[in-house]
Amino acid sequence: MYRNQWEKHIHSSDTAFPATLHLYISFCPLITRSRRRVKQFKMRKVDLCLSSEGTEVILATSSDEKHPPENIIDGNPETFWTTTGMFPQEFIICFHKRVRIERLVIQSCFVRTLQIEKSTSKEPDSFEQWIERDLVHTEGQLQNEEIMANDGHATYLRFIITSAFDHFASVYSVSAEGIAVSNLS
Ligand SMILES: [Ca+2]
Repeated sequence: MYRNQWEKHIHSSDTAFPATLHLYISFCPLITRSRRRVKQFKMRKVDLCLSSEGTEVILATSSDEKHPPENIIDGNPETFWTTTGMFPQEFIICFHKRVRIERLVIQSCFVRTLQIEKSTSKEPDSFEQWIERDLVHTEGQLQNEEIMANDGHATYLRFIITSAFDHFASVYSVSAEGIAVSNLS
């Protein structure tokens, strides 16, 4: 009787162990596969607003020698472009290719009203109104404006600062998460 129970016990734990092991093994590749997929997805998306990606600022209404417009797309969070004391002020970013933007992040200081226009032309013309934002100023902090983009197809972006919280405004960086769609040719 005792032996019979003991055998039962051994038998049940014998089957339970391989079952657990089996579950563990079959879950493992699932996790690895999904992690790999996420990694590939991230690699496909890039920051399209980087000079290292071939992007350029082709026009800016102010250019201080120490704080030139290139500082907006240099990938360095400490460098910035600064305006003179008149508004509106603007700058145009050229991607040199067709892109689809999904998310924009603008880091700035003292910007009150920001308009963003975009063009899908080969030349910097035919801009259409795209996004308009009223920004908030918090003393001692950079403005970090995050915009989820609808219909983000563009070849050029035009940023117009129509008003500011001070005599000067500055833009530290513009980053555009998205994908390069095709060349301009
Ligand atoms: Ca910068």
